Amino acid sequence: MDTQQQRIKIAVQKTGRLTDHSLDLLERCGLKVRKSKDQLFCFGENMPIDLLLVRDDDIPGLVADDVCDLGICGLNVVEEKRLERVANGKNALFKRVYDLDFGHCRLSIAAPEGIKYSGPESLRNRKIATSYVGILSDYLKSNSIDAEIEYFSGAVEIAPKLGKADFICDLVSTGGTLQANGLEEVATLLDSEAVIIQTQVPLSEDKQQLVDKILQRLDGVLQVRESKYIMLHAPRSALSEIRDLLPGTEAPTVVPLDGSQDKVAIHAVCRENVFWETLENLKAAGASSLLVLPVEKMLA
Ligand code: PRT
Ligand code: ZN
Repeated sequence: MDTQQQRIKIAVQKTGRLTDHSLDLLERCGLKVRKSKDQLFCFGENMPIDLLLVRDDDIPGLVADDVCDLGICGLNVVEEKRLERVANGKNALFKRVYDLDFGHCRLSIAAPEGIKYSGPESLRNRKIATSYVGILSDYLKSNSIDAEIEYFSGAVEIAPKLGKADFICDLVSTGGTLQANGLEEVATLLDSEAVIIQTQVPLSEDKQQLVDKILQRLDGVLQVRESKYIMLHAPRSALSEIRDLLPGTEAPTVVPLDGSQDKVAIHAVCRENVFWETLENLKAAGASSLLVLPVEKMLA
């Protein structure tokens, strides 16, 4: 039975850095969706899974309040909202169930270039601008540092120039924004990536089975990203050298070549990228007819 009750709802960022990747991953897990006219809802056409498209900041709350069963969101937001809920006396009713290995960034303290920074002590009685009041307060508290936190909802990096703060605490990815604003990263508070969170309210057996299936498919999707299928011919005598050269493989398949006494075909899944250097080394070891193919799906 496919009633509303049994459909899984996943909260996904509507428009932003995580949107394309999140939708792409779900599609690779086999989900086909149809967007509603208002673009806020995606109906799962081939699985009982629907998507709610919202601001990333709303995702932990929707999962904690059991409006959505799952949510895809940056760990930075998950952690900030968890601390916010705890500070407001609410339960943080969500659990982190999967790390997605995209949306990597870090929440860091940055100082104007040339300012001496010698650990958290340097922050004592100074002013720090941030949108991450919860994580920053927690960090200062755990280091027994009193400092003033100035809340900025965006453009945190301009706070020191405006004379509004001595330091900032913001997300950093390439470091380009800090550099463009004459700032230096001096401490990392949190390493972040996109994660899946799940409501702590127990799901029905059917729903939990479907969640487990999606997480298992994600394992396959993430594993194949770097994986390649490699095929080559080689003299039997070169087998052990070639096996050692194949990156990230367990047991390659070795089959005799029709009409040849000493040549074999070797097929293997390489769980790492196969670079030109590897192919050149394999050729030098005696391999020929080398083929590298992308792997589309994998189920362990
Ligand atoms: O509208 P909505 O509220 O949904 O979106 P948003 O504007 O709050 O979030 P969005 O789309 O900008 O980011 C979503 C998530 O992407 C974040 O919560 C992080 O988990 C992750 N992420 C990864 C980043 C970055 N990298 C990133 N570089 N989020 C923001 N930035 C910003 C950062 O704030 C700074 O302004 O990029 C700038 C720094 O980048 P670099 O490369 O110059 O260091
Ligand atoms: Zn946001």
